Amino acid sequence: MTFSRAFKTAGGLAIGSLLISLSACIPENQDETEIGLVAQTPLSHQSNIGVQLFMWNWESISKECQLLADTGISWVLTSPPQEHIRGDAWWTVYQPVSYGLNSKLGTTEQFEEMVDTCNSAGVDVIADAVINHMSASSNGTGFDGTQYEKYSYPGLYQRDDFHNCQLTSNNQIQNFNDVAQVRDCELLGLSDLDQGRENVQGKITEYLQSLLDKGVAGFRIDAAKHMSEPELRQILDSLPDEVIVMHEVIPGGALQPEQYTNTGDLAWEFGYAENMNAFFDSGLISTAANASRWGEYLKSVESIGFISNHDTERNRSTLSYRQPKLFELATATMLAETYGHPMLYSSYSFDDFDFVPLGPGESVQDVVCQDGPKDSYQAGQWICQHRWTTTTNMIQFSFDLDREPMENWKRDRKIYGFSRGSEGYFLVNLRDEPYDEEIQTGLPPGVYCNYFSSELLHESTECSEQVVVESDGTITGIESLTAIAISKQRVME
Ligand code: ARE
Ligand code: CA
Repeated sequence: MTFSRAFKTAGGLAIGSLLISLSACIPENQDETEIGLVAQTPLSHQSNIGVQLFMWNWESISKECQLLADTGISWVLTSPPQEHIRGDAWWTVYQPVSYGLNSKLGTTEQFEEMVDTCNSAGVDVIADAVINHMSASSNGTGFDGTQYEKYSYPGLYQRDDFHNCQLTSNNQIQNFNDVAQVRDCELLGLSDLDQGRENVQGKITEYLQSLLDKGVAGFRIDAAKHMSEPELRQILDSLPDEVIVMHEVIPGGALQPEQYTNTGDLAWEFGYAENMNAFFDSGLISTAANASRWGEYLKSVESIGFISNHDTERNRSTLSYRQPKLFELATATMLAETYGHPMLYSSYSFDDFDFVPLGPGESVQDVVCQDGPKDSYQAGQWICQHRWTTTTNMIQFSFDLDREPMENWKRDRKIYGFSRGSEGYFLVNLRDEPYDEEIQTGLPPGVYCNYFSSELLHESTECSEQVVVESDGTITGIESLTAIAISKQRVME
């Protein structure tokens, strides 16, 4: 099995070039084959773990970046930074009206400061690039004052720069199985840019390059599936080689993520998140122990594994903060597994699809992380899932086990476990009751620290919950709705 987790030591030190990061990260006993695995990853920093800070404003991200670095998170996905239509809903940011950077998430200066701060902390900024389309409203004034019409944006695009697909009654995509509709008709009625035109390619390139000039490391390509791959490729090829590209391609219909990753780019693996939902929500967790499940996914090296994102937490196709225990256990499982580049998700509570906590002038409020019980958030409270101790501890587990392969799968009703080589073991119990059977970990006897449920701080060896591995390598039982994560690196006695 191929997997691409790179190494992470203390402190979140980002390294700007793959060559340097390789030499800095490879332990002395690393052989060349394994070096090859690392080299395949387009991410150049020490860990591959990222976080989507959905609708966090630039000032709040700035303040968070050092903590992300200390936790071991190496990249942050922001919401789209360009000027957008006015309105209260969060999704206004997905309707560009210019490529200026004053938006409900902050000013140009705040964006620049965020990128600088994150870069200094060693966290790469991945900006959400909305380049398939512009807006859907017939006309209006943008957040920063730009006067626009649906097919006319000053200094950028005019009618001829947009598709006019004439394949459906309202020019909108109606059949996702029809490639021509998916690419050339309007997604949700959003005016659809013609990326085949030199002018359009030029403007998009200019915009992306302007973000790179500010220190952005790469892009999420929003609605990548709705652009012709060769045309999108022409745009991306005009950017520097080291740019990190992550495609949003929701599988289904005529086009699949695999069609977008053939040049070393990454794509989100929606199947991973959906399966995690199916396994955890229905209690069929042992299905996850089927080693062949990844055979249906994107290759690990080119994929982003995740548990939830802003669309899927709304359409409920994945777990979300609404099922905090399952979300937490699934996130822990993702960090214990070796698939893809794991992306954490951090969001706010809402009771209405459109809602985002706004302050004056339609600007998004500063983030204040809400402490307290995980199952009683009020709408508008920021949940900050990436700060949960179980998650930060499991990041450490993932570093401590680095490239140890998953082996010795354990499966039983609502029970899923596996070893990480001969160095560690992970087990999760979704039952409403404890599981009392003996489980073989393959580890030497000793008292181990349970990463999942200890107060274990990121770099300390404090340990409040211990697990005894008997002389024959077994542990006995696991409590209800919890996980055990142990490794030889945290043995208490
Ligand atoms: C809003 C309103 C709409 C209105 C529109 C225009 O909600 O009612 O028609 O404005 O006025 C986001 C929001 C949308 C919002 C949009 C524009 O989610 O609600 O619309 O911004 O402001 C497909 C695409 C995929 C896309 C999803 C949403 O393939 O790329 O639809 N995801 C990205 C982002 C979204 C964002 C956009 C794209 C637009 O992550 O947050 O929309 O920039 C099957 C298909 C998928 C399809 C999926 C839809 O699975 O296979 O291809 O995804 O169904 O659920
Ligand atoms: Ca399109």
